[in-house]
Amino acid sequence: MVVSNRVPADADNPGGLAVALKDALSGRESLWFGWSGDISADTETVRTVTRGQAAFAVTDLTQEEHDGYYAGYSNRALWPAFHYRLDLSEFEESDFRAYMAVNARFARQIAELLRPDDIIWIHDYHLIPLAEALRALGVTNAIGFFSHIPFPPPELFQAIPQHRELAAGLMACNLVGFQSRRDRANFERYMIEKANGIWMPDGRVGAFGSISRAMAFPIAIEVDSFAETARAGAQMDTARRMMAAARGHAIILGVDRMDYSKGLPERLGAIGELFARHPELCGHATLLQIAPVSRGGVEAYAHLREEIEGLVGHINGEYAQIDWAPIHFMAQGLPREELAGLLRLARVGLVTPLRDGMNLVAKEYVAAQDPDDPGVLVLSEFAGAAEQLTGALIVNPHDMREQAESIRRALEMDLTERRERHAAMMEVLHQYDSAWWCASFLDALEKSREGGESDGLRTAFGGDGSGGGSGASMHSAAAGRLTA
Ligand code: GDG
Repeated sequence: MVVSNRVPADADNPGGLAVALKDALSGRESLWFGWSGDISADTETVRTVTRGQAAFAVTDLTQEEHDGYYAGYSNRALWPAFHYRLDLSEFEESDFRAYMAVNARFARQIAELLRPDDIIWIHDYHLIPLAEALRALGVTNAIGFFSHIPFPPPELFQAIPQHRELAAGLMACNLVGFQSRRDRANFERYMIEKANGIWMPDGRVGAFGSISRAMAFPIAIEVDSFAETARAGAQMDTARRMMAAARGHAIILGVDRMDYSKGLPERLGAIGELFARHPELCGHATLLQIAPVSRGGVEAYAHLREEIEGLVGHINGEYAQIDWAPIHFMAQGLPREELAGLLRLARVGLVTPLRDGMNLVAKEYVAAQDPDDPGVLVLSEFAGAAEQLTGALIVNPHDMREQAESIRRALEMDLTERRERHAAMMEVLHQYDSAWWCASFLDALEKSREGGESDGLRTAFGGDGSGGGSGASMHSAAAGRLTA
């Protein structure tokens, strides 16, 4: 049972998570539960959709649920706080209540669909309290949680008014997975230092009356298929037009959802710095920044767009020549294949978030390159990907001078060094691909329940771990309520 906020039941737009989970879901019976993406007053109906081998169970949100649970607590409170931006977090008590209520409702609906030996894999910050809500209903199945976004240091996490409720929610899982070692260490430090937690001899942590294991599983891509997509994309019209417009200039490419975690103002500042420090590069390199607008309804994002557009205008005004401009900015996205083609043709991939769980664009850029003549990745040390992609030029995105100098170095790097760095990164991407990611998470989750229920459950229920409730009867009771 996979649970995520949005469910990729739409065949045309499967999304990154669906790609990453493909291996987990093929060859096993699975059901993917979550929000349909629709708003309606009907919170009772769970619709099932089957596409090939994959089965989905989706439910709508009411307008109030959407505003409080999704736009409110998830995106106005947790997203900024988990990206170390407490200054942008808005902690509204009513949003938190909506967040808890939607998690409790999802738990009820999931419990009715569960079979006794199902394992449950919950994704992301929208659903932190879900495992505890399931346990409260008597669900004893193995539950794993994967956090796609960073986990902040304990001092920051502790500043979230509801940090105890959130932490208890995570501890109700048998396994909590993070993108990086840094996130895992932050979580464990919080439990030990701020929540009177204890280390178990087997490396698990005990806190909030439960025992849970934290591990790092860096999310990955399907390397060979992405490389193939990029090869095909580089032959498409969009790629040809980009190269024709560049007229031999090197393309420095950035691809990011327009989000304040992605370091876009700092990146634009670094481009200004690059041309100020190296006027000889004017007319010879261009930043193509693709930044599709996301979460338009949240105020912080509207401000960000204004800031970015102001900076683009300012830097272009400062450095443009009659037939060349330093920055080409697009606030619309492109189809995946076209985007992959542009990644392949860019001389420099610029991935400079201020904070990012992983950052798949960094991995996609590497996979998209021509191994005989690869481009150079400039990567923020604050992206989870920096723990793996050590062949990149690693930068502090707040240091615009360093960022500018790294871009210059990337533009001038000789072929031998480019090949060496690229080959080293491809080795990592091949070894830790999306099949590895799924298999290692699911193996760890399955192990967590070997030998019966985990100690965590026994502790949580203060008894034999059965927790009452029978999965089998819940499942059959559910069948009648599903509408195909
Ligand atoms: C969260 C975490 C973590 C972007 N623009 C277009 C487009 N994209 C695709 C990229 C990439 C995906 O969207 C973005 O993934 P990221 O990982 O870079 O970032 P988030 O969206 O913030 O994702 C992140 C991820 O979850 C997975 O765990 O890595 O840290 O924040 O695949 O290529 N795709 C298309 N057109 C675009 O214009 N088709």
